[in-house]
Amino acid sequence: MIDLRSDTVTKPSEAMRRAMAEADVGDDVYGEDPTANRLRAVVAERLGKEDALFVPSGVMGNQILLNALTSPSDEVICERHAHIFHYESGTPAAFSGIQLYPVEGKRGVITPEQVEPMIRPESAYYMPRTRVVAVENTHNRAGGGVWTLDEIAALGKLCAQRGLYYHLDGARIWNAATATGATPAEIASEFDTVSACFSKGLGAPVGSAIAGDKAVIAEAFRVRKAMGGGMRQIGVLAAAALHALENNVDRLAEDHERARRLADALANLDGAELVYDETPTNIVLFRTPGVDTTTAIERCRERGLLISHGTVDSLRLVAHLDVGDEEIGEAISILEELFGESS
Ligand code: TLP
Repeated sequence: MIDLRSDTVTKPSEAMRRAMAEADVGDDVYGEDPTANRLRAVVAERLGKEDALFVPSGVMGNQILLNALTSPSDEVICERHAHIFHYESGTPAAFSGIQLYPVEGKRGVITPEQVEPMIRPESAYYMPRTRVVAVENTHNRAGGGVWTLDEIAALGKLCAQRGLYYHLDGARIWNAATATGATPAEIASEFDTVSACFSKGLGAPVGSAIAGDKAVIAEAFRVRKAMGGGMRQIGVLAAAALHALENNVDRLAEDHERARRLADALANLDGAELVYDETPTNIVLFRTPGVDTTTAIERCRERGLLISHGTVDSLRLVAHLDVGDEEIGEAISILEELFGESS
């Protein structure tokens, strides 16, 4: 099986497993895990923030931060296809008592002109209180769309002017950095808080990090425990994350190249159409007019190719470190066989 459902399906390499086995550990609820503490320092430095914290998942990272930044009945402005809106189990409402106010972006990017009229006026006591603007980079449901630094800065300026927190779901910030040539710290610099994943694209079996100033991370430490995310000897997991950062970031350009190969092949098929002309990172969204998505997924599976849903009417292919050039070639042959000869 060639598995292109997600960049989360990777298995830890031998070297990563060795690093995990050899990790120094302690009880992280007491703040005494040396490897987790090293990871905190490394991530804070990479993201240019005062402090960072290891968390079990990307969802928990986003939700801890939204909780830390808001009070019940507050509102968070986000993009209509945001992961926090579609795929985080309604946790903003369930755990934090807050609501999301989504706006349609252009490939995941929302502008100050769109956001400004959505900010609730201070005087309107009967409205929810706008507290946070949350963005996603790269943007998953926008086919791995990337924000430019100027776009990030323009929205950041509005947030600063209006006293709003600016949060980045940077699950794939490493891919955004690879695509733009900016460093993760440059991408993160405008944001008050950032979440970033080690288990997507970087090959770690589990784990994300959140970063921000010391005060917000101190609050996040408390909220992580409240959400059931206080963990003990997590040095074994932090070691995987450190290994991932050291070894698997620089190679992300290969995934982007392979995703482009997939997109170029799909562009030539009569029975497939790309959702976006450009493939800036490792995600490709496409449609198969005439074949519904569930049937298309099943036909691919029968031939040994695993793919997933993208948005409601599209399919998703994700390149990652466990698929090489040969597997991409085989995947293309299967797609050609199913969705039309090259034209
Ligand atoms: N995304 C997963 C699925 O949930 C869709 C995937 O396969 O892409 N933010 C973004 C932008 C994400 O893409 C994801 C995972 C998360 C947060 C959540 O991370 P986890 O799954 O670690 O909780």
